[in-house]
Amino acid sequence: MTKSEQLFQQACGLMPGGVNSPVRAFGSVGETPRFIRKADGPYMIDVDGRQYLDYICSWGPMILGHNHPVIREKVIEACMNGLSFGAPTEAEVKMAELICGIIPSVEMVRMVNSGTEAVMSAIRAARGFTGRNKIVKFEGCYHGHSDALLVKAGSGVMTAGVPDSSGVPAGCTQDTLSAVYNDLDSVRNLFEKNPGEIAAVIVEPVAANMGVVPPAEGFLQGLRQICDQNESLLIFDEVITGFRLALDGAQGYYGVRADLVTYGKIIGGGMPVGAYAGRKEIMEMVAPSGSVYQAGTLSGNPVAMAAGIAQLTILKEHPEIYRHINEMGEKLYGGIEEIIKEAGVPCQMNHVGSLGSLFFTGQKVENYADAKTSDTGKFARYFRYMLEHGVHLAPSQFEAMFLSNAHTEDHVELTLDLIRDYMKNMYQTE
Ligand code: KE4
Repeated sequence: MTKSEQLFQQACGLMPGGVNSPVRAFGSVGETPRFIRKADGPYMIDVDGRQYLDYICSWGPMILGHNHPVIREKVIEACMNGLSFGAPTEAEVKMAELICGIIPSVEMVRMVNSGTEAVMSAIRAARGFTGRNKIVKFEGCYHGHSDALLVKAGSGVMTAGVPDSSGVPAGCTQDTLSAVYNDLDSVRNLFEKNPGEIAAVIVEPVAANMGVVPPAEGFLQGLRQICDQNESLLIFDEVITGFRLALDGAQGYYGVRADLVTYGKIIGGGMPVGAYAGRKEIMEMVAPSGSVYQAGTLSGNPVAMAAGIAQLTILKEHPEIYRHINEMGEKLYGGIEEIIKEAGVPCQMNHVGSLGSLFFTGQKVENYADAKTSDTGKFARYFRYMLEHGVHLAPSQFEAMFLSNAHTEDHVELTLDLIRDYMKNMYQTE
């Protein structure tokens, strides 16, 4: 029995599913999760001493690679002054100044402790600002686990939304409407059916929680127009894309301005940080300056701020990092496209910049229904093959691969060789 297996057995008696976040349990890939002892650069090392080339990057935060020396030093330095005061600190001012200085649409920001908290609070601010209750989200998009957003479109996009999780009363989701990603008509229909009632549309500007699904040409611009026409707010959930697609995230990458934007992951540098931000007239609605209440004991925690400030400062001062991770993305995902074409296997490779997903389906994947045609059993076998050969992918067909600045061409070539071998020799025999 490996140490991971021992720990997992023990963990399953102590934590639901043995983990503190469901996807980590490897439930859909039929393997024992690897318990990680340490990580460095592009690698993770598990408790049995096995090294893996890592494409999870902690689900996005580790854009500079694991255990970056500058971030580590800044965190240790901050710890020397104490961990938390429950009082304002200069670090929070610096962090707010950084974000407001980098993101043109952002005039004011509130720090919280997770992406879930950021989205939940942004929705409340949008409802408070517009005086409206309804929210449009897209099936297949994930915005954290707050009640109102745990909604999967019922039959058809016109349904008001049904809870995706037990324990969520229908009352919490009655104002959540689901549209189809990349289908502007499905959004227009909801606005026609709910005139003057929709506070906001929330969207992952690049969907990455049904696997990676890029926005179709004109989709984001179309959402901007529809929101303007209906005096609703457009919320970009940039918990994944923020500070990844470009320094100014999807707003800069696609040239579409959101009214509110949510962040997480990268802005924490590996520490628990989220944020919601936008125009002053909206953000000033938030307590204590306004009537929209939101609070948090550890929001803006000085140690977490130290990590986030260090990471954002490095990204701001080194634009070449974006050139590198996007180049590695082109090489890796473009290389996989060639491999699946050569092997003639029914797979799709969707990617934007350093984000990508290999779908095991013969059809194009442009929305959740397409993504759901994927053969998750085939994905699981591919995942296990890569893990056995020292490459740790995200343990789900419906998650993204993440690249970091620590990934080099050699890492990409090694990965492509393994995938080529799998598709040529293993796929046929599965
Ligand atoms: P957190 O509460 O997990 O910090 O953020 C929620 C969230 C919000 N919005 C988007 C677009 C997100 O992708 C997420 C969280 N992403 C998942 C990975 N797909 C986190 C991994 C996990 O759930 O363990």
